[in-house]
Amino acid sequence: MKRDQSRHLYNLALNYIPGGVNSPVRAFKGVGGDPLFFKAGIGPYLIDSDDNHYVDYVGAWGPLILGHCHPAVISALQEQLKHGLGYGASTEAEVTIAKKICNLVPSIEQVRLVTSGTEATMSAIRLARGYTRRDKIVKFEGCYHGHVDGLLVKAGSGALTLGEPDSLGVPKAYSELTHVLRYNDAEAAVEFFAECGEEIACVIVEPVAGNMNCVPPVPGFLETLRKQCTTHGAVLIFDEVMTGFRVALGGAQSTYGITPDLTTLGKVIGGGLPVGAFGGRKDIMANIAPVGPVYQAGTLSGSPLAIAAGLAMLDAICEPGFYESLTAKTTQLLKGLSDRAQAAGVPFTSNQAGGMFGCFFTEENNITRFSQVMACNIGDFQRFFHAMLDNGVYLAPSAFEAGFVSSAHDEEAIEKTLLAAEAAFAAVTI
Ligand code: KE4
Repeated sequence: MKRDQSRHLYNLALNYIPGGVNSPVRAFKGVGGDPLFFKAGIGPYLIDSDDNHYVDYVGAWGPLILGHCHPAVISALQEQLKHGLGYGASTEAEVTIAKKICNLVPSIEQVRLVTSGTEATMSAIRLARGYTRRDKIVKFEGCYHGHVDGLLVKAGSGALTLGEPDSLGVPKAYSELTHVLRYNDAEAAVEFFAECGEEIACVIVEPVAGNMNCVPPVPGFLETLRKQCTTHGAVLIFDEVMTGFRVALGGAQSTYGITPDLTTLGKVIGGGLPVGAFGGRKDIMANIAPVGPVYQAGTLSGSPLAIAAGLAMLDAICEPGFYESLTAKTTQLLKGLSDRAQAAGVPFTSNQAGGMFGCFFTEENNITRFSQVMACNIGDFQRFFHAMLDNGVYLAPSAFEAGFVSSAHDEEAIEKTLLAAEAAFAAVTI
C-alpha cells in the first residue's frame, strides 16, 4: 500500500507536535512503523491521506458506534450550526440530554457534562473525596481512567502501550494515595478493605476493562466491590467512559446488575465530539458547585454541538434491536477470526462485551487477568496488525486496546475483514 502522504505528514508533524501525535497511542509505538494519517471516514470505513480504505475497528476509540458520518448525526450538527457554536450559558438541549442519560442509566439521578473522559473521572474522584472527607482511592492494574495525576498509577491504554504505566510528573504525595489492586481479584479487594476500608474515599473501576485489551469482570468481582464499598462507606465509581452505551443501552452496570454510586461517561454520548459526564446519587451530586463545596467547572461543558451529535446518537441506539444486532455482528466477527486462526494454527482467543471486543495471541482460552494479558505474544499481534493493515483493516495500534464494531459494519465489511484475516494469520506464522 502506498503511504507516502502519511509518511510526509508524520515527518512534518514531528517538527511541531511531540511524537507527531496529539495522543500517544496513535503513534504506532505499540506496533512499530509510522502512524497513518487519515482524512475521512464513511460508515465502517476510514480513508487515509493516500486514499487507502480500511475497515475501521477503532471508531475514534469508541464514540462512533453508528460508524463515520451517520446521516442523523451530521444533520443534527448542521442544524445546530445555523444557531451558533456555543453560548457559555445553559441551553434546552443540556436539559434534554441530562434527562435522557438519567432515564437510560437509572443509577444516575443527576449528571454534570464536561468535555472529556479525563475531566469526568477527575471530577468524580474529587467529588468522592469531598463527599467522604477521605483521601485514599482504589484503582485496578491495567485500567485506564484518563490522564488524571492520581490515576496514572499502573495505568493501561497508551500508558501501558508505551511501557510507562506510572507517569513521571505525578507527585509522590498523589500516587501514594492511590492503591492499586488486581482486576478480577475479589479476595484481594476484601483483604484490602478489611485493613483500611474506613480510609477509602472511592473505588474506581472499568466494569469491563477496555484498556488492557478487553477483559470482562468474572462473576462476583463487581458484586464484591459493591458490597465492600457499601460496608465501608466508600463511593463506588463505574468508569463507563468506554462501556457506557457501548456494551448495552444501560451500560455495563445494566449488563451485570450492579448499581454504582457514581458513573463516568464519555465517547458515545458526544457522537464523536468532545464530551464527558459524571453523575450518580443525588445526595453525592449535591456536593458539586454551585450547590455544594466541591468545585468543578468547564468553559465548553454542555457544548451545543457535542450535545446535538450526542442526542442524535442516543436516539439511534435506542432503536429496538440495536444492541442485539451490534452484539451479533461482533460475535460473528470473532467467530470468523477464531476459525481462521485455528485453520492457520495460530494460538488465538478473544473476549467480547456487546459491541466491544479484544483479540489475544495466546494458548490460553480464558483471559481474565492483567498478568495473562501481559503474557500474550505481542510479536504475533504486531505481525497480525500490520498484515491486516496491508489488507485494508485498521485495528487499534496496540495490544492493550479494545476493538469496536459499529452498526455501520455490514456483511461486506465483515467479509472483507475475515478475508484479510486469512492472509494476516498466515503472516503471523511466517
Ligand atoms: P479521554 O480523556 O481520553 O476522553 O477519556 C479518558 C478515558 C477514561 N476512562 C476510560 C475507561 C477510557 O477508556 C478513557 C480513554 N480511552 C482511550 C482509549 N483506550 C482514549 C484513547 C487515547 O488515549 O488516545
